[in-house]
Amino acid sequence: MEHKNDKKTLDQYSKGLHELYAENPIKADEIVWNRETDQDTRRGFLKRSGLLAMVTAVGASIPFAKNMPAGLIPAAYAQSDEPFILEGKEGLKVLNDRPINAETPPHLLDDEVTPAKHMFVRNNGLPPELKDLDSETWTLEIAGESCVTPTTFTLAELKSRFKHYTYQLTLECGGNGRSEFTPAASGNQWSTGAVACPTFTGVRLRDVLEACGIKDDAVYIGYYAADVHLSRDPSKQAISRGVPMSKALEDETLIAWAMNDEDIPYLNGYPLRLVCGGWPASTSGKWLNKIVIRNKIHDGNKMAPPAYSVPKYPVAPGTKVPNEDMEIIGSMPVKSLITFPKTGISHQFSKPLTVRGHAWAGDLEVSEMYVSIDFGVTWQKAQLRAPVNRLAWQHWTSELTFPEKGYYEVWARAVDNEGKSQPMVVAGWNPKGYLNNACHRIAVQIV
Ligand SMILES: Nc1nc2c(c(=O)[nH]1)N[C@H]1C(S)=C(S)[C@@H](COP(=O)(O)O)O[C@H]1N2
Ligand SMILES: [Mo]
Repeated sequence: MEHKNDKKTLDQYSKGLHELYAENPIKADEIVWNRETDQDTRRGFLKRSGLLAMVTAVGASIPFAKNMPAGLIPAAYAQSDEPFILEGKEGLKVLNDRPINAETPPHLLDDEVTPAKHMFVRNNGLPPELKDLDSETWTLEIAGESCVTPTTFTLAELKSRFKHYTYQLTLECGGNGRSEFTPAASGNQWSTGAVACPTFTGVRLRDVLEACGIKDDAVYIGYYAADVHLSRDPSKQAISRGVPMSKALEDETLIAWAMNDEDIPYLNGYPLRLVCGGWPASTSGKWLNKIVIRNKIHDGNKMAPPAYSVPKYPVAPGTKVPNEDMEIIGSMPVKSLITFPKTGISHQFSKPLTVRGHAWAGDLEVSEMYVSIDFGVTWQKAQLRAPVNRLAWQHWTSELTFPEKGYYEVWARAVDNEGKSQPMVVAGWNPKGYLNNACHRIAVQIV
């Protein structure tokens, strides 16, 4: 299979990216571990050429340049027509260029199966250079203290030895929706767009692990990948997370080499990634080269609380929560999006308006979907389709008529098959801003 995106363009892109990073390297002592967010952030982003470029771009000196957070894209830049380029992507909103983080506006998630160009990008480190990602020579090592027979497979061996499966799987960043928390939680200020649901093709993680032998004391798996820590220190992982054995052994947990029947896009983990649908997408390791079977909770970078963890009990907004009172996030909560129409449209009074979108509920299913046009006083049931397979998002539509001309908001609310509803307001404040599943709403002018 050929890499779908023009290989030459992508090669140049990834080379350019690395040149950019090399020209303005991050020194180890510039990276500080931020206790609040458990993130490696960078002090004093703007140095030398970087500062010069930025000053040129904004057209003035930047008196507080030294305070600018890592990877911040100046608002002046963000509004320009020439944002940081994401090769192979279209219409994404870039939040950060180092590491690269970009989300998808809701109306660009309208497809039932998310196209590659609209799948969000969330990087914790520097992506590997494309020239180092050769699907012909790529290997996956299975090891760990709870693996009976550690084995290294070439990608070709994985493909020939194990049965192939294709599932449509929802991947949502644990921090999706973070921007709505008050007080603000630091980290990427995602609004609604760190979610996607493409199809993935690969082999079952279970089949591969069983072929290597799983010891009785196995409790967790962990992944390792080819991307580089922001400091470029080869002894550090950009991220190395995992899931309990029960999730690892599910039918839908895949070691995937294809997305939507094509090579996985470069920025989404080409040539191989782990896919654990319905869980924080941080468990779905990109550029995957090693999986370990562990006899304890995996201890890779960003695995332990407070990373990807929430308080075990509800806390008042702003509370400091000790790590021992945090638990690692498993299944994501019920959530939905309105993907048509785009917020802000005008619609003719004489015609009904058909709204639509998707709903998902982590490991569960969505059983009911509701829509309101009167700020949540009354709700009408939307038509909701069954998922094409477990862990795929579900499509919903609803035909709306309005009592008179004027400004309306369409609110959408999903309920999972255990009776849990999305909250109307941003509920469950937590120190790192995970799991905001508040209802999505759009504005509509009826004219
Ligand atoms: N190797 C590697 N895998 C990774 C990451 C990363 O930075 N490096 N980011 C994780 C996080 S936090 C998320 S939300 C998803 C994002 O997947 P995407 O970039 O393909 O949308 O990848 C996960 N897997
Ligand atoms: Mo994430």
